[in-house]
Amino acid sequence: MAQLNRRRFMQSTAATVGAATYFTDVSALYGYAINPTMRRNASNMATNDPVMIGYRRAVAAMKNLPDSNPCSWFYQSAIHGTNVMPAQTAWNSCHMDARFFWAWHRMYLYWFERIIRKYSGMFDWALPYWNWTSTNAAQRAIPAPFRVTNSTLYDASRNASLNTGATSLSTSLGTSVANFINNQNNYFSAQGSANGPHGGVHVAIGGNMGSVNSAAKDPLFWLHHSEVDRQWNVWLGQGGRSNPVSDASWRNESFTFFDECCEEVTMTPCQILRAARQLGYEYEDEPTQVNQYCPLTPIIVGPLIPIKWYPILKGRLRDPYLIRNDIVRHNLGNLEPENLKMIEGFRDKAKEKRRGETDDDLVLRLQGIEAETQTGAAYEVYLGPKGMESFNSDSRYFVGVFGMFSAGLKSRQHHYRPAEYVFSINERLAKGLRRDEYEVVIVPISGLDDEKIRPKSEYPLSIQSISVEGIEATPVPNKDEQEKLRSQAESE
Ligand SMILES: [Cu+2]
Repeated sequence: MAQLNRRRFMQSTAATVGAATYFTDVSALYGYAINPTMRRNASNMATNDPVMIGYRRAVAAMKNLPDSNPCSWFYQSAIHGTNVMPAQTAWNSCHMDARFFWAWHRMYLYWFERIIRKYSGMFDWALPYWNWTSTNAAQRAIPAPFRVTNSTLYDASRNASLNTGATSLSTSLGTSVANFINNQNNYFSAQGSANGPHGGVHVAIGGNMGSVNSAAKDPLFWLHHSEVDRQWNVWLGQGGRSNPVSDASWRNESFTFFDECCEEVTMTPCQILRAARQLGYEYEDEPTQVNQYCPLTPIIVGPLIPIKWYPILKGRLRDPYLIRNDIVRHNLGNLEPENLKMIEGFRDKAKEKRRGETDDDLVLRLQGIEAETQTGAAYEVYLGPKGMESFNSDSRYFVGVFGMFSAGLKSRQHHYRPAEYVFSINERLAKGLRRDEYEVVIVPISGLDDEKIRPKSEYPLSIQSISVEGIEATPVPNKDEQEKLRSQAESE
């Protein structure tokens, strides 16, 4: 971005077609900000930090706009989801398709950040993040400026003990995140594993945050998703990983938002692959950003490239697996010699690939998860030998957390589909999980520290299928080709 000069800035690359503006190079539009802005950790910020002052000012100004104004607080939240009918442009866009969980939210936050800049009057304002994955309990508490009761950043509908700072979020959420960051090499399964604990945070906070159709009304929502966006960078930064840039059905999909002039804009995943360069931000705590480039092909949405799954151990579910308030055990069956052979075969294949590329993933996959409405609980998932007794996220049998927030809730009017979550089990198997009989145990939790079971969920959850499967790593694009694309992109 150092080469950004006045000439380039003057060549505005925004072209207006009809009512919508299509950006081909967003970086040209923030030509005044040579260095990327820093999205900081909110736990280190005082209530009178300029970022918090600016946020409060902007939220108040946006709440004063009529709901019909796309820059208004209400309209911005309705882009995520709303019960209000009839729907206006871009409303109810969130999680239309699980493949775009990371990409769509990155765009949503980016345009929101620009609107906040305008209404705060701070052109370098950057959205902070809430690191609820921290091992430090103080960081897992709602950041202090959001707990001041007469503040525009306060939302009275949140869980009361979180809202006073009396408790923090559960450590198992962060362990679940660390698990996929360390083990997953397939973009879509990593993203699916990020979605689970993210939903757990929504459910634990509750109130507006607990429902897709009101979540973005809570100013804390944006810091939660800033953290989820940071996790994407951290995951990618581990090396040997790639975004699905070779998948045209992913990279060319287009989504609608509004800019700070409250004008309609559209954006594709190709425009958000390099956060610092294309979108002008970086995180206070993240590895060196990985810059990836889309092939220079005409924007045609190609056929969906299906993920290659290798079924290894299929749960034998005659009836859907029903969870109400208590721990539920599901016998995954005996690991027969042929299953062991398959796992061995999978690991050999992974070893072979390791020489040139990256490992494939071994995952626990839960499919067809459904509930009538938000169940009020999140769920810890364990995979281990039959008869496991203690359930603690420090256990090596712990694979992750999911919370039902968007997909799988039948009460949602928009884009209904059953939920699916995957969890890494690479390490577990490597550590000798070779006993004959395996079981999957699901433990309902509140998502809060020191409060394991929440026995209040009114609505049961059903799961259609539980299986152990292999999944191919997302191919890392050719280095020379990426280098070529990089120099083309940077020399105009
Ligand atoms: Cu969310």
